[in-house]
Amino acid sequence: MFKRGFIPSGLDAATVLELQDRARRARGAILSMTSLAASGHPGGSFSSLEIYLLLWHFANVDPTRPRMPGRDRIVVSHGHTSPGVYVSLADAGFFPVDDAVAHFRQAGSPFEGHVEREVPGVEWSTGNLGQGLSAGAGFALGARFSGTGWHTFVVMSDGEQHKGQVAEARRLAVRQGLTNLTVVVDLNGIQISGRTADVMPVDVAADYRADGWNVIEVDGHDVSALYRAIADAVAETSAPTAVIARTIIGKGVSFMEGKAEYHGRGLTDEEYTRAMAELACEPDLERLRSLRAQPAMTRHLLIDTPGIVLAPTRPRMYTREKDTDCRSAWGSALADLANENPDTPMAVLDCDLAVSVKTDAFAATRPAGFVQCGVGEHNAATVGGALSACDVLTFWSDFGVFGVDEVYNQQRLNDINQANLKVVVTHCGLDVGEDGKTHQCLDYVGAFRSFFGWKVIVPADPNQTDRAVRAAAAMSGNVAIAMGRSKLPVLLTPEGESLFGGDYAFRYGSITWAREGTDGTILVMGTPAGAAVEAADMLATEGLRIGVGVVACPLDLDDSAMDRAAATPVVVCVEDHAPRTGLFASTAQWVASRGSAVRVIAHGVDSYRSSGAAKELYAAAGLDAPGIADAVRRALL
Ligand SMILES: Cc1ncc(C[n+]2csc(CCOP(=O)(O)OP(=O)(O)O)c2C)c(N)n1
Repeated sequence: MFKRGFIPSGLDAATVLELQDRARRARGAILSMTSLAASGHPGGSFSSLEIYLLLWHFANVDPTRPRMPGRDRIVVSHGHTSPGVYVSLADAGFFPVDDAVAHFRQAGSPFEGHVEREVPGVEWSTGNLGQGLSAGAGFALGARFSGTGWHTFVVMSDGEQHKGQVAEARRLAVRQGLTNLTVVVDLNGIQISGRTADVMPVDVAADYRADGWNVIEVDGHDVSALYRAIADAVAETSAPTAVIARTIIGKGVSFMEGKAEYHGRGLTDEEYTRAMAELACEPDLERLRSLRAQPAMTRHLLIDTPGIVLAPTRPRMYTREKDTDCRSAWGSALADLANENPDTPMAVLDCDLAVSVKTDAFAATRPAGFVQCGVGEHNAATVGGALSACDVLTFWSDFGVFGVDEVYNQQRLNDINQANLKVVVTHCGLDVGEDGKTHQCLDYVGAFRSFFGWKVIVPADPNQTDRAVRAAAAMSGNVAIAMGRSKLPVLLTPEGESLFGGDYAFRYGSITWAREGTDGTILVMGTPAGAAVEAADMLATEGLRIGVGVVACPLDLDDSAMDRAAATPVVVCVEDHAPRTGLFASTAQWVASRGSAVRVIAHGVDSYRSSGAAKELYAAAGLDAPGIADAVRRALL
């Protein structure tokens, strides 16, 4: 056990010798691990090894309490170097090394091919290159917002410096003054297809300098020099620091050094024997094979994502006298949450659209919590995910096409990481209006449907928006709230009361009946709800009693409400969304799994449409009251 902390005086000679010997043995364990599994990434694990050993031995982390509050955060962005990560974590005492070596890449084991947050010591699941620096920026912001002084370290490869998201994150770190963030780049000059200089030349040090980072260049295998570079980086207070560590892929085994071939394969038996002899390590495969047949001692670490406890806030009331857009209702509810919870750490991310997505009131109320990410949505999505994992109430608001479609894989990784992000997307559907096809987000339910943990809320009027936002803020896990752009009439009951006013409490999954009826049912989601109610009222004058169920949670339909809908002869699903992945898809799935015989009719948006006033686009798509009434009449023929 070494004394923790990166101190300016550096390491003494005995510690250097001890670390070198540990690195030698760790290389042997990496080879055993990847040879036993007959797959994995030994090359980059070797080049990153001294970086990993130093970080997990000297950063402020506690192997006996991997989730210790206030601990330093260590993010490994090139998650394929998991063998190097696991042996270093084991060397620092997080778990027995045999568990990782024997159960690497084995079904059911936490020691996956790419690092997972469920392994003690791993802070963020990665492997999709280019996202780690954003996660690190999120953790560094988390230290600021939670008033905790932890330092965040991000280890990256040189191959992933190609990614645009890395540049977005670099700029954000400087713009936000994240001097509590240190990057160490494993500059081994090799990637899958050969030399990085040939695949896609990048001047890594120059890029970081150009964006305003402090840069230190060092030999990444010289533990003494590397330790001092990291100590200097931690002490630096003028800018975030990038330690560019010059390394050798496959370092330590003569025939592996500098060879792209060893980026991603285990050794043959003959290579393994030769390499272990060079490292003066005992070949160990026979013992490990028998261990592999037994369960690992190390368990998956529970990812605890609690909801944020908030003071009860009083909802705002919107009335029929004045139409209001859901965006404004969201922005006002957000500002209320900030005002009424002054001690709750809270952050709102923006990508240069605050005025349109109505987060400007929050920015005025709590400027320190407003994080401008520029036109850098990939970065914003990942920063938001990691920040939300720091017990900071985190919202990111953007247009649907940018907060959903632009960042599909980032939101997928937020799902895998079981983050706690609230994404509020506006300008969804044809309701985006004059911006036209490129801005029509018609899959805001469909995209999230493909994940496993995200919840989606689509409020139907400003009152429901207000209550849904307040409820979602206290929910645990990732939640997307999707809305349109236009001003909407407040929905009313048949008696003329606000449907979502008074005592209405938003309950995730519930369906609200705006009209009762047994001749047929309209299930409607979001913006067209007012038109659907109007359509039902028109049909009532023709003697047809049509129920209108307002569905705010299309991925989790309430069984009892759906039973009511299915008891009528036909269900028409009305949505400003592609039916095949939206409300229609959910309803059809529910009906099929229930064995119900009710007919389900899709009435949504079946192609990208032109620019135009939302009202005209709705009329053309049949999403206005006459169009919806027609669809119901046809359905009843
Ligand atoms: C976004 C993304 N694209 C592609 C890949 C597939 N991939 C895995 S490693 C790698 C490049 C390896 O280069 P480097 O990261 O420098 O790793 P090293 O060879 O040094 O281990 C690629 C393209 C990926 N994991 N993520």
